[in-house]
Amino acid sequence: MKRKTLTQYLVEQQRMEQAVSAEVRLLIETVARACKAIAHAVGKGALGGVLGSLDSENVQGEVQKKLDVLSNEILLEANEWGGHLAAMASEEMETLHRIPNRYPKGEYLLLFDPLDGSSNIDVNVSIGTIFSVLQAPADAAGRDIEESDFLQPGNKQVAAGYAVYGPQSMLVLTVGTGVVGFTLDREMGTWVLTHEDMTIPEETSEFAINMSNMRHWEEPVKLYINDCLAGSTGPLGKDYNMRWIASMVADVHRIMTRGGIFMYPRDARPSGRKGKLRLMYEANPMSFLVEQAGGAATDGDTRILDINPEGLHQRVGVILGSKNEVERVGRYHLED
Ligand code: AHM
Ligand code: MG
Repeated sequence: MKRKTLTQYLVEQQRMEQAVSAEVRLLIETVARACKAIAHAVGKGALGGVLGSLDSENVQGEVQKKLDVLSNEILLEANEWGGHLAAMASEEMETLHRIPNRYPKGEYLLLFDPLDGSSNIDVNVSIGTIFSVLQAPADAAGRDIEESDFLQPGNKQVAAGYAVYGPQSMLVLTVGTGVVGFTLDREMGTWVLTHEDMTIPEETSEFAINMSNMRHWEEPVKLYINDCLAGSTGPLGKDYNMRWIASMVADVHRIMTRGGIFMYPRDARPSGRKGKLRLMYEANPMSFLVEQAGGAATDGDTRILDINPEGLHQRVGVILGSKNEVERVGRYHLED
């Protein structure tokens, strides 16, 4: 059977579904090409001298790994000159990255977490890249893009996706017409459509959460997890399984494949942090993908895609995955 490539899929989406413009098609192809380069660097590991940390910290005060910085550079360089972007923003950069004046500018904004799951880089566990595409506001034409131009709710995303660098490298994508998955053919260097119409089962008995944070969680999450742990004789009437990879990309990819619920909830740490994950680079693109695959995503009270962002690096509680289970956790919050 002759399989479609990413290019063929995108041309079809442009011609038949009118789901993407020529600019967005180019943009996604460029991001996918950058992800191929990142997959290559990840695959080399110690042989490529890419493991380990740098002395620098990112805007969130986290120590940067060599691969965090390299992946960020690969994405910036690949996307700067094509003429399809107005600006970029990254989890690894304090402020937005405007397209240099020597290149033409387009009307789209690209946001990314260049290398998600940094704590897994050096231990040879799956990591990934997450990206989100927005359209610049109409009044931005002809002026410099500002940070406020990025602050649009996730329901305005034009496309979103992730690449997971695991036993296989895969690219999972939505342009608002469902979710599809491509596997990297390493010999040919092409992304090949291997997973059409990815859907998340509505029911699950598998949860993913970092249990070591339990003492910090809000009451509804504590109650829900306690009920899961009670098993088949507890209020939920079934035995649950638990998985936690600590790479959101890999945990979400499992849920995309066989269902489950992923939670990095808000918590009450003395630092007052509102969850760990970032709305613009992680929660929004993953929520768009999950909803397009028939799942649901909430911060506990509000649909993630409806949150009005207040800052580029804003953090948010994330509960996403199989629809009925996410709605169940929503009810625990309502009853609180
Ligand atoms: P990163 O973008 O710095 O890698 O952090 C995000 C990651 C997610 O991929 C993952 O779900 C989470 O952090 C794991 O956090 P923890 O180490 O607290 O379990
Ligand atoms: Mg991340």
